[in-house]
Amino acid sequence: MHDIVDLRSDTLTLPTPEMREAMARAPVGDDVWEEDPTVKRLEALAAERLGKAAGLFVTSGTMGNLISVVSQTQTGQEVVLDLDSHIFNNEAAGAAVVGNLQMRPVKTARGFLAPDQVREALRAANIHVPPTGLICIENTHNRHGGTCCTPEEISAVAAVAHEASVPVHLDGARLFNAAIALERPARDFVRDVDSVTFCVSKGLGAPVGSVICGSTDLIARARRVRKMLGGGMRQAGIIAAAGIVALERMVDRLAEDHANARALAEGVSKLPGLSVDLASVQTNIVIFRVERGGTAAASAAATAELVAGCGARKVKIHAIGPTAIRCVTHKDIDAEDIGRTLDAFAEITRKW
Ligand code: TLP
Repeated sequence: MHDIVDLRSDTLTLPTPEMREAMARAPVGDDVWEEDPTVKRLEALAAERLGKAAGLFVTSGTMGNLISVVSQTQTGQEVVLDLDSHIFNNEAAGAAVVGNLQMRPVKTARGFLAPDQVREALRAANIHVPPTGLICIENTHNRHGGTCCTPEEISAVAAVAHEASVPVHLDGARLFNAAIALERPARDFVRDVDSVTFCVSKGLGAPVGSVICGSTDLIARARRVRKMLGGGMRQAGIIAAAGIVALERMVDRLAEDHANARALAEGVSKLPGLSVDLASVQTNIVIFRVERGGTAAASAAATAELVAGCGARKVKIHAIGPTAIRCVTHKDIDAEDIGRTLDAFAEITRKW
């Protein structure tokens, strides 16, 4: 049980004592000169786990996605991606601003582009249209509530893209959550993608960082773009050391976060005024709706009341829309915290 239960995101995890120890002891060097042994170790470990030739340590998932997109496209091309994707909604339009790229968002059923949707979105060779430069997918899918797609679904999308010589990027910020939930090795999910970014700073608990993995050639181009964006860090082994602990020690325990999310979702489904699609709760994210009084305004007021009421009980939750709440479980949330959260929800909704 923790004093404050913080369900706003798994980015709020604090480094473990083992991470702090590893950070203090890490051998370091200037990583822009490619002389930081700890960064190199993390990059090699990440590449090995994902079955790719090389890795590149970057500051964040946002930077990893931007570098991956810019490294594989040319100005004026189009990027096809899901309408609810993080790259399209939550990355400050970096691909448009820095890459001069046009985004082509496609509405999907579960957050995952189907092969036919990719086929339809690919542009024909014609001087009027922007050439398709890249396909982006996201697994697990944040805005769809941590849903997972299978390695086979990803490979099917990649086959269509590659037939048209278009590369594929996977935003795998929470790739290891998908791997644990579907009980498949992480490398299976990325076998057919050209680039993948995953974060050590979310459920895996490291304080900072993400790793891009791909071919040696892609990572060489990505290194240049990282420098251009100001992401060349010097003695970055200090933070990469925590990333190594994250990859070596924190992956298997994600199953606990998934069990806690499931318990939370089942509890929420029994409360008046709250509704959750239990089938969408596959990993560590629970998105639920708030409804009261039959009008949008009353429901929005109830949502605000729930957030404030929880805050007063030291349970931090976050609204992702006027009547939608997202809760994310992580290593600093235990089963008792879930019980306390459900008690808070029950007390507040009892009056509705
Ligand atoms: N997501 C954050 C917020 O930006 C919404 C969160 O709290 O979930 N891809 C996906 C699928 C993500 O969920 C996130 C972060 C990122 C990329 C970006 O990672 P960071 O925050 O490291 O830039």
